[in-house]
Amino acid sequence: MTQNIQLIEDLYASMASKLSQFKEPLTLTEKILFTHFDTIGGSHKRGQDYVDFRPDRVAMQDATAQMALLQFINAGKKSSSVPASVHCDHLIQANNGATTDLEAAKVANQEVYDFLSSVSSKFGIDFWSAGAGIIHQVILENYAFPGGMMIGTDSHTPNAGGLGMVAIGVGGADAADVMSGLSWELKMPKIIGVHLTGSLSGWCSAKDVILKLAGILTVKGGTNSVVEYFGHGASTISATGKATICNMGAEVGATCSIFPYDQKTKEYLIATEREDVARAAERISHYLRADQGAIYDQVIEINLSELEPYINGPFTPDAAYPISQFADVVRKSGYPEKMDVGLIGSCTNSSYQDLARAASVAKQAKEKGIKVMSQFIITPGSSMVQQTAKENGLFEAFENIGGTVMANACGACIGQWARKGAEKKLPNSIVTSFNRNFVARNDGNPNTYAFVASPEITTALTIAGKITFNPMKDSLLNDRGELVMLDAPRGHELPPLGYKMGDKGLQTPQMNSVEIRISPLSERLQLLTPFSPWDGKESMELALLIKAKGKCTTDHISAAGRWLRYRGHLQNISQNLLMAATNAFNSQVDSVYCSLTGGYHRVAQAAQQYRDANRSTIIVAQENYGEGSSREHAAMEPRYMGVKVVLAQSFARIHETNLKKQGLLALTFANKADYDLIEEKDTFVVEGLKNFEPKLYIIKADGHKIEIKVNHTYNEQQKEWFVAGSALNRLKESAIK
Ligand code: MIC
Ligand code: SF4
Repeated sequence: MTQNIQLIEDLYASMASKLSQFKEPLTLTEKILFTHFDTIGGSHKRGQDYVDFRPDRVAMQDATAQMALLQFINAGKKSSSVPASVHCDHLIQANNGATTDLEAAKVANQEVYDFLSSVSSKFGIDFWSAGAGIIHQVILENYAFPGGMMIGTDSHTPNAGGLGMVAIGVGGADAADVMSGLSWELKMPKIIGVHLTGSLSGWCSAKDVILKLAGILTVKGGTNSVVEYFGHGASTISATGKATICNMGAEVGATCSIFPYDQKTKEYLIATEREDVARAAERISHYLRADQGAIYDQVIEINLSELEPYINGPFTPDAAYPISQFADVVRKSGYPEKMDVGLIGSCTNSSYQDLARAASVAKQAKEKGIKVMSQFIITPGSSMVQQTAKENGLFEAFENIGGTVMANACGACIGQWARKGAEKKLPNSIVTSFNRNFVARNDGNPNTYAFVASPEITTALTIAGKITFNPMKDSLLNDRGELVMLDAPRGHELPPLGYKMGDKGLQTPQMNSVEIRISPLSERLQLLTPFSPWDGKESMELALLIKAKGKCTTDHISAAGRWLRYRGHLQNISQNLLMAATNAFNSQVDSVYCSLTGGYHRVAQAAQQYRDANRSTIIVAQENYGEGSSREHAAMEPRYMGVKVVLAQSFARIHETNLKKQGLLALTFANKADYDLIEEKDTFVVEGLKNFEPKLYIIKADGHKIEIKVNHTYNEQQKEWFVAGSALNRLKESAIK
C-alpha cells in the first residue's frame, strides 16, 4: 500500500477546526490552502501576501530530482521530513519500441538511476524505477488524494488537481527545503473560477476544455492564480479527464488547477484500490468543494455541450483554433498541410479512457478499409495503464494500423525522440496529444510545426494524413473507392474488468546508512559547490550577455533532448545556456556579441569569457521569461556562468522563484517600452544594493547614462537569499547558528 491513510485521516480531522474560523463562503482552493497554513492568523490577501505552507508530499522526476537531491544531501538531514517519491521517466529514449528502449535506457542511465535509487532508499523516499511510468500518472494512480497539498519538481504536477489536490510545480531547491522540514512559501494566489455547464459528447473530450481555455487565458493569463473548476459540468467529466485539464493548466501559467470531489473521484479511487481514501473523503466531502457564494477573482463560462474539438499551435500552446476554423488558418498561414507523425499519450493524455477512445478510432481504419497515411506513436503513462490497455486489446488496435507503442515514459514529449531525418531540419507538421509545443521541443528540428489536440482527434488526423482533416465533416476514400466517414470515438472511463495491477515498479526505501559517492570523473553527476555570497558592495557593473527577443521559455534557456543527460552536472549542462534564444540584434540563435573579443560567440562561450575575466553579466528579455518547465537549471546555469541580473518585461512564476533561490536578481521593467532602449554595446550599473532598492542604469557606448526604472518582488526572506548567494547557503547559515 503506497498511500498512508492515517496521514489523510489526520488531515481530514483537522480540516473542521481549521476552517471553522473562516466565516465567509470559501472556494475549494482556499479550504485546502488554509488547512495547510504553517501558522494560522497571518494576513493572506490574494495576489499580495506571501504565506508559509506545510505540503503533505513532495514528488520528483529523474531529470529534476538529481539537482533536488544534490541540494537535499547538502542540507545534512537523516531522512525526508514528508513522504516523497522519485520517478524515472524523462531519461528514456523513444526509438524502436517499449522493450528495447527500456533496456537501452537502463544501460545508458545506470549511473544516474543508481544514484537516485540509493539516495531515495537512504532518505526514506519511494523510488519508481524506469518503466514504472510518468511521474504525474503514477502520482494520480497511487498518491494523489482530495484535499491534499503537494509540491513537485515538474511544472505538470497540477495533474493531481484532477483528484482534488492542490499540487504545485516548483524548482528542486523548494523540494529540498520541504524535505528538510521547512515550510514552503507561496504568494497567496488569485482564484480564477471556471464554471462548467452541459456535458461533453461526440468528438469532444476533456482536452478540448483546456485547449479552449489556453486560447482565452493565453500562456501568462493564469500567472499567480489557481484555476478552480465548478458547476454541474465538472461532475460529468471523468477523474482522468479532469487530470488532463489540470495538467495542461501549466500552459496558462497557473499555479495549479483543481476540481471538486465528486462521484467520479470516488469511482477512480476505488478502481485504483483506494477505497479507504474514498470512504474518508466521502465523510468530509463538503470540505472538498466550494461553498455557495464563494468569491472568484474572475469567472469564465464554458458550456461543454457547445464545445468543439480544438487544435492548438504551432510553437505555442495558446494559439487555439476550433477544428471548424483550423483548415483555413493552416492554408492562410502556409503551415505544412501534410501530417508526418501523430503522437498520443504522455503525462497529459494517457488514461485508459484516452487510449480506449483513440483505439475506437484506430479500429475503424481497418474495419472501413482506410489506408493510414501518417506514422503513429503511442506513449502510455504508466505500467498500470499499459498492462490494462494491452490486456483489453487497445494496443492491438494501434499496432494494426502501424502504430508503435513506446515505453511508459516522457519520450518524444521531451525531445527524447530518435526521429529519423530530423537533423535535415525540413519543414513538416506533427500533431501530439501532449501539452506543450515549443519550437524544436520534440525532435530538435526548429522547422517541425507541432500542434496539440486530443488523442482521438490526433488519431483521426493520423489516419487522414492531413492536419486540415475534420472528422466531423470530412470523408476519406477507402480501398473499395467509397467515401467513408469516421464515427465519433467511444471508450469506457475505467476498464470494465478493472485495472491490471501487476508489478508497478516501486522500490520501497530501506533507510540504510550507505554513503552516497559521486565519482569526480563522472560526466553526468557533480556535487554542488555553493555559489559565492553577495560581495556587500552598493553597486555592480554588468556586461550584456544577451538581449533575447520573443518567446524565451525554459526550453530556450536550458534545452532538454540530448542535454537531459547532464541534468546532474551543472558544469556540463551549462554549455547549453540560452542556446535556443533569439538574439534581438541579429535575430540569430546562439550567436551573441562579446565585448571582450569584439566578435560573436555561442551564448555559453561568451558567458564563460566574461566570467573568466571577472565581469558579471545581465540577461535582458521580454514577456513571460522562463515560461514552461520547473527546471532550475535555467536559473542555476546563468548563475554558474556569472550572470547576476535578469531583466525582463515579465516572468513566469516558477522561474522567477528559481532565480531568486539561486541568488540572482530578477528585475522587471517598470516601463516595458524601455526594453527598446537597450543596444548591443551597452553596459549596465545596478545601484542601491545595500538597502535592496535596485536602481538600474544603462551606460551607452559614448559613456552617457540613462536610468531604467525597475521593479522587483523580493520579500524579506528572499532578500536574504540574495545576500547569502542562494537559498541553500541561507539554509546552511541558519542551521549553523
Ligand atoms: C517539461 O515538460 O518541460 C518537463 C521536462 O517535464 C519539465 C521538467 C524538466 O525540465 O525536467 C517541466 O515541465 O517542469
Ligand atoms: Fe514528461 Fe512531457 Fe509530461 Fe513533461 S510534459 S512530465 S516531459 S510527459
